[in-house]
Amino acid sequence: MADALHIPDGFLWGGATADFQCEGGFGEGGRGLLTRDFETDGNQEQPRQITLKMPDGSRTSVNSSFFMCEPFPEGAVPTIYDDCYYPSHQAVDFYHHRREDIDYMAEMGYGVYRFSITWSRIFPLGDEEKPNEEGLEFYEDVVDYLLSKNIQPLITICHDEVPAYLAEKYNGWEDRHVIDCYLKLCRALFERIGSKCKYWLTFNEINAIAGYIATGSPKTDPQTHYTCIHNMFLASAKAVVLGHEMMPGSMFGTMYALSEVYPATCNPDDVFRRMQFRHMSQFFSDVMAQGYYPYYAQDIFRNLGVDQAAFMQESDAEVLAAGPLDYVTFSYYRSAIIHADTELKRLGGDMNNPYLKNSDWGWPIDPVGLRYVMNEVYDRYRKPIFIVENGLGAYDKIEEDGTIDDQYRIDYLRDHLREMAKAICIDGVDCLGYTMWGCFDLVSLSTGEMAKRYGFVYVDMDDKGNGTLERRKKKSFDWFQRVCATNGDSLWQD
Ligand code: BGP
Repeated sequence: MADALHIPDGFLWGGATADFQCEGGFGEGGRGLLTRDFETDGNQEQPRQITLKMPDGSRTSVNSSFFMCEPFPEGAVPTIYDDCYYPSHQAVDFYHHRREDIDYMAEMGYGVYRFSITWSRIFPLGDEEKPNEEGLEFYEDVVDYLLSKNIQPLITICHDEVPAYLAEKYNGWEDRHVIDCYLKLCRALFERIGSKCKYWLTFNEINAIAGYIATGSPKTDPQTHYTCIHNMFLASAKAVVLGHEMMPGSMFGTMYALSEVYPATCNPDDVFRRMQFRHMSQFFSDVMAQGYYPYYAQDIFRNLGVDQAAFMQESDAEVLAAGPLDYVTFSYYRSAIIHADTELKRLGGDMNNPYLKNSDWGWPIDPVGLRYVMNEVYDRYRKPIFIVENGLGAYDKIEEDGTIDDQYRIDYLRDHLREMAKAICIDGVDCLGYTMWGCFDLVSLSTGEMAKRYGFVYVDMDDKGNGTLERRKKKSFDWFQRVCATNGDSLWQD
């Protein structure tokens, strides 16, 4: 048995989901269309597609995935076709199973549940004057039910999506008008549930997003992308100011994907390249946590041919400075290595680390990398951190007796959580909590599959949405229940 490290009391244990991966309820409660709703399923070989209609009525599609989304051909309009499967429409139907799902969370002993708002459930088009009452009622019910079970909500205001109408009318975040639409969404949420919710995230993985799905723009060139991003920075800073005004004591973060951890060797060229690569991601958290563009932004923009003056207005610096984040959150699933000749991108890297084993989906399993990233982020900002996504996507099998023996998931989580405990207890990182990705199984973001399962609770549904949607506990359910009940002490007792 390893020596126990005692995580300070008050640490928040829980789980995380995203609306379009779990909620469903498509067309119900007045929900409008989202950019996500045009995205088909895929798998490890076949990227997800956005289905499009051309001006002459013919069909086409472009690839979309995690952090890659192709630009649209001129005149193409996102269109839903009856013979395609769109996972966001049903997802795993949290919309109708919410109480059951929250009951499972309560039984596990969660102290926090991170979920995201379907923007078009609150503002179906995005630029209406008044919010949709049914949408607000839905989220209020979720929040109230969570609180009745002593689970704190942690709300992602926008998780990689835009109402489809805002995309069509304004090219999404390309247009500053969308900042006002986003703030309207924030105001409606803060007014309705703000007094009950302390923790907020303005955006999800803002360093990873690309193209139509998350920005609403059909274009993906760097100038357009960083224009959209700049407008999101402004929206986030304004939301922080508004949130603090309307909800004293509230805390605001944004979430970053931070996986590219190591230089391939100690060759100075590898090490320097890794620093440049890391800057591509740190750029986002630097602007938002510190409230200004970092010095190295000029190098990134020069390399990408981005003209900052074209989107930066005079008063913007003041807006950014007024709304820095209170805490910094990130997702961590895997690590990657960077070579001297790795192309500079926001995410990616080489996933063939000879010291690590990979998951069924080729993601290197690296618990020590989590401790590294926790230190890196805390050291950079000296603000509390929160690990808001971590977990193992794996194939699960139901045994003849109905049980699911996901020991591999327990091993993954135990090893990561031990490293997290070391970062907190030995290194001194101020970490507010940990939300495991996908408390219950949900649709994979990158591939749209159901087979890539993360949850402690199994959901009976296949890659095409067939199944009873029945929930059942996996072996890891009881294991995590003990982790929560002992505030992590049980991690050292296996
Ligand atoms: C993160 C996203 C989540 C989630 C997770 C796992 O980047 O914020 O939405 O899905 O990755 O990825 P995947 O579902 O592709 O395995």
